[in-house]
Amino acid sequence: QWDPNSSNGQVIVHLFEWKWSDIAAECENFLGPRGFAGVQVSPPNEYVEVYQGDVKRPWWERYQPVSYKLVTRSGDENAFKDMVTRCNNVGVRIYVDAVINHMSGGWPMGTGASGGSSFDSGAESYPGVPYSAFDFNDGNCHTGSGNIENYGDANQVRNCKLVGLNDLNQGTDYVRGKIREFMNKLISYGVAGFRIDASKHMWPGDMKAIFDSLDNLNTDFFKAGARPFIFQEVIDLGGEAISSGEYVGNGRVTEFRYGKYLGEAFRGNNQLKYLNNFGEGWGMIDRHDALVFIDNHDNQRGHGAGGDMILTFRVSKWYKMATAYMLAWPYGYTRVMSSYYWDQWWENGQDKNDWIGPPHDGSFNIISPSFNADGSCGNGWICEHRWRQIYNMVEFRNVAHGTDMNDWWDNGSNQIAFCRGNKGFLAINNDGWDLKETLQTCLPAGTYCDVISGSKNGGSCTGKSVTVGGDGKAYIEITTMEDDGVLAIHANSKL
Ligand code: LM2
Ligand code: CA
Repeated sequence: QWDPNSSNGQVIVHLFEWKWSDIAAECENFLGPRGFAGVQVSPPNEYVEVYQGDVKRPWWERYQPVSYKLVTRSGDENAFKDMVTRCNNVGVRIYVDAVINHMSGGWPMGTGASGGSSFDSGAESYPGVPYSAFDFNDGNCHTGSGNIENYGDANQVRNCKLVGLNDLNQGTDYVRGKIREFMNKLISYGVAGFRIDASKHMWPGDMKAIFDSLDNLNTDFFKAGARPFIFQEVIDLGGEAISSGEYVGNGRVTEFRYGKYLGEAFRGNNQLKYLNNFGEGWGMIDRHDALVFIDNHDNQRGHGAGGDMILTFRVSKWYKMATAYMLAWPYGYTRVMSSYYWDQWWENGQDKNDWIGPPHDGSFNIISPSFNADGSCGNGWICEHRWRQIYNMVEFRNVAHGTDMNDWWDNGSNQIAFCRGNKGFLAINNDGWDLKETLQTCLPAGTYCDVISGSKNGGSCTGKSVTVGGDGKAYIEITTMEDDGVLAIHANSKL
């Protein structure tokens, strides 16, 4: 449950709100060849179709399940199966975002659902599963509103409603059985694991009972006895009743402090020199238990954790620098975010457009990304994973896998550099002046292509070249005028 079950690489990408058919093609055309381990996909099961005044088909409707039928805006069950098979065939794994803490919020009778199921949220009746009022926690929640009111009280956080969402009782055999059936069906199709949504809001013991009862992975694609990869979404920035440490016995746990602290450092609220022991040294969970990322679909739009410190595609220079640091740094299992664009509308420190769903046509069908000559995306898709500086660092992480960090250097403020064994070297300049230093790269003598300013193309380099001497040292230059404040060379970028 800690092993992503991938032999293709060390990095997964969240293709947020992508269609199944587009993901299948992306596995074949880009992710497989580029060494991505797998894809986190949006929730695949039926949910409420939200039309609420101006808020039409928000992305967050997918976090309000109505049944476990595999019918969504991303495609139907056949499209889902086809995606899983095609991605597995090119070595790219699929990880499902599993929304199992709750069902929908309160909606008027007759509200539509993506698979056509009826439901009565007031009566807590979901015939598509079926669930009825017995299966929900109401009797176990003792707040006046029935909602979570105080995050200092673990009982409330787990037994009351999260923002009005009908809260399932995972303590019962029946509910456990329905969730197990849903997850086992996905396993039988060949998925490699799950992101467990809202894990903080479920009892770790209930989750363990469910995970322990899951089938082994499908042996058409995985070795016999392989267990599903589990990463539990727990937001723990400290100071609450519930901590991520309660979940490490079940699988990996999202480490939200990681992206927040990196955001603070790159935005200048802290100095990069302190990153020399980033990870456990900063009070984060053990690296073997952690799932890390710069931003996710929630905190890139002000939901969830980290506030305005989080770096996103909108501050692209810092974003690429922080992502390069993450992918070069030996801590945790890494996830790259892949977003779509929306216009923000700030009022009183709130983006009133934070609900906007993926690019769509007049009937709210999701539009596929288009691809430009340089490989970047169009049609409203940002595709951070197709930015050269990011996908080249995915290769860096794969190449450096299995080595430690060594030969840390810093200038006493925001210029840093380090090696990964004799496999890779990274330097970052986030100061207001040029970096011009001769540094230890730990690489064998030779000329290397900097995979940030360009790419290795046959025997030549489209960006800066770095000459490493017999002593492993090289002259490194990153001026403040450059597009990216990073330089990266590795064993595979030798010319
Ligand atoms: C998560 N992790 O624990 C997801 O990452 C996050 O995206 C989900 O919230 C949340 N948990 C529940 O699965 C999102 C979104 C919320 C949205 C919910 C449910 O951030 O804003 O809540 O999905 O769709 C929305 C409305 C809220 C309303 C609620 C119920 O924003 O005002 O509450 O629906 O109808 C009355
Ligand atoms: Ca709960």
